[in-house]
Amino acid sequence: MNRLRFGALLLMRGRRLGLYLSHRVVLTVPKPGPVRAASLAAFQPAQVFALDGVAVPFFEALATAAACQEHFPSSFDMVKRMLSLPTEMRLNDFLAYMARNFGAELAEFAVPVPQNDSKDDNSDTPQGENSMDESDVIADFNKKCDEARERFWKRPNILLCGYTGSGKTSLAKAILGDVVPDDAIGDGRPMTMKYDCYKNELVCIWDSQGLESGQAEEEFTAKTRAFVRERQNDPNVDQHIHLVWYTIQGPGARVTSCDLNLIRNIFNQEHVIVVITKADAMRQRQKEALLQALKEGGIPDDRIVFASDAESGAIGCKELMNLSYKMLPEAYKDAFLEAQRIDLEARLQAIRNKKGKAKGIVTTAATAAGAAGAIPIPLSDAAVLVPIQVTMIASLASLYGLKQEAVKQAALPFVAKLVGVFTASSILKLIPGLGSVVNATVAAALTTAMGMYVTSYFEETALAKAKGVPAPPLNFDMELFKEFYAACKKNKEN
Ligand SMILES: Nc1nc2c(ncn2[C@@H]2O[C@H](COP(=O)(O)OP(=O)(O)O)[C@@H](O)[C@H]2O)c(=O)[nH]1
Ligand SMILES: [Mg+2]
Repeated sequence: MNRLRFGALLLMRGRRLGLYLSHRVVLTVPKPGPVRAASLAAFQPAQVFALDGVAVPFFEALATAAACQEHFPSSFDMVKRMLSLPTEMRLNDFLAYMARNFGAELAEFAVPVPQNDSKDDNSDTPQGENSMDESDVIADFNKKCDEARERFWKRPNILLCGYTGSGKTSLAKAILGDVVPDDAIGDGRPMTMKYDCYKNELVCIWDSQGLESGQAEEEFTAKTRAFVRERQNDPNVDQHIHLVWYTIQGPGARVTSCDLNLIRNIFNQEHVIVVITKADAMRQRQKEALLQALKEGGIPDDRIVFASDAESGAIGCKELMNLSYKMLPEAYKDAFLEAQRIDLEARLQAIRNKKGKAKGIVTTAATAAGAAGAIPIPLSDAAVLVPIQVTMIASLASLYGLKQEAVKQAALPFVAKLVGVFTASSILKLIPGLGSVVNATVAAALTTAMGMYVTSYFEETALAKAKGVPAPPLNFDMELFKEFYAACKKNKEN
C-alpha cells in the first residue's frame, strides 16, 4: 500500500476531496458548511493524488477559512477556492490541472485496516476510532531521525598519509578512538593495503597504505594524486577529503622531497596538517632540525604539530584536535568534535552549545502547531499535533547525536507517551480548564513545552554519554512537563 504523507489530497469514491493531515486525520467539508476533521476510516478514500504534500501550499488559507467557520457548498468547492480556481471548473479539468501544476498523479488507495491486537491493557493509548496507529508513528519517527541526521551531522573525511610505520594509524586511534580497529596498527609490516576506510556515523578516516621504503616515490605520488583527484572531482562535497594529516616520523628527523611534493603539490595546502609523530622518542635537536627542514620547504609553523600515540601519552593530540577543528569546513565541525576522544571538556561544551539550535527546532514546531491549531482542533483530533511533534523530537534526538539505540531507549518512549498525552482524556487530566478545543495558542504552548522538556532530557543524556556515565532514567514526569507548560503559557501571555 502507498504510504500517505502529510498534505496528500484524497479523493473519495465520487467527488468528495479531503486533505490528509497524517495519522488518519482528514480535513474535509462533509456537508455544506465549514471545514471539519474526520478520521481516515470514516472518509473512506478510494483514490489519492500525490503522496507528497500537494495540499500544503493552501494549508494556511484553509486554516484561516476553518477558523472563521467559512461556509463551503462542498469539499470540491473548498479546494477550488483554496487554489483560486474558477468555481465552474469540472472534476476532470481539475485533475488535469493538478497533474500539470503539481505533478500530482491519481492512484488507487485502500484505507489500511487498523491493528489493535498487540496493545497491552494498561497502555495510555486510547482505543477506537480516534486512536493513532503507534507503529505508524514510530516508523515516521525513525524516518524523520534519519533525515535530521543528514542535516546535522556532516561526516568529515580525513586522509592519513605518510611513510609506512610513521605512526598514521596509531595517531588516528589516539584521537578518534575505537573507529580505528586495534589490529590496524602494524609492527613494521604494512598493515594498510591501498586505502582503508574506517568510519562510523561521525567521521571517516582514509588510511593510506603509506610509502614503503624502497618503493618508487613517483608511483606512490601518482597513486595518491589519483585518489585525491577522484574524490575532489566529486560534485558532492561530502565526498571530498576535508583534512589531511600528513605524518613524518619524528625520530627519523628527515623530510624527503616526496613528503614536500605531496604536502605542497598534491594536496590543497589549506587542508594539510603536518604531524611529526613519535614525539615521545625525539631529542630536542631532532625537533629543531625537522622544523628547520619543513620551514625551508615552505610549510608554515602553525600547520605543524608534534604528537605521539596514546601509549606514549598522546603528546600534542589535543593541539592536533583543536587545529583540525579550526581547519575543517564549518559543516563538518560538530561531527568531528563529537568523534574525537581527546578533549572531553570541548565535547561537553559543544553539547551545551546546542541549545540555540534546539530552540530553533522547537520554535519551528511550535509555529507549525500554532498553524494547525488555527483550526480549533476538537480534542479528539488533537492527533494532528502529533506528527509535528514527532518531527520535532526526531530532530532534537539527531541534534544531540543520540545514536540509534539511544534513540530507541530515550526517544521512542517519549513518542509513545506523546500519542497518549495528546488525546482527549489525558490532555484534560494534564491541563484542567483547557476547554474542549485546542486552539492556536494552546497548540503552540503545548508544543513548546514538549520541546523544552525533551531538549533538557536529551541534553542530559548526551552529556552523560560523553562522560561515559549511565544516562538519566526516563520518567515521563507529568509534574515537570506541567511546569514547562505553565512557563510557556506565561511567556506567550506576556
Ligand atoms: N614510541 C612510539 N611508537 C609509536 C608511536 N606511534 C606509533 N608507534 C609505533 O610505530 C609502529 C607503526 O605504527 P602504525 O600506526 O602502524 O604506523 P602506520 O604504518 O603509519 O599506520 C607501531 O609499532 C607503533 O606501535 C608513538 O607515538 N610513539
Ligand atoms: Mg597503518
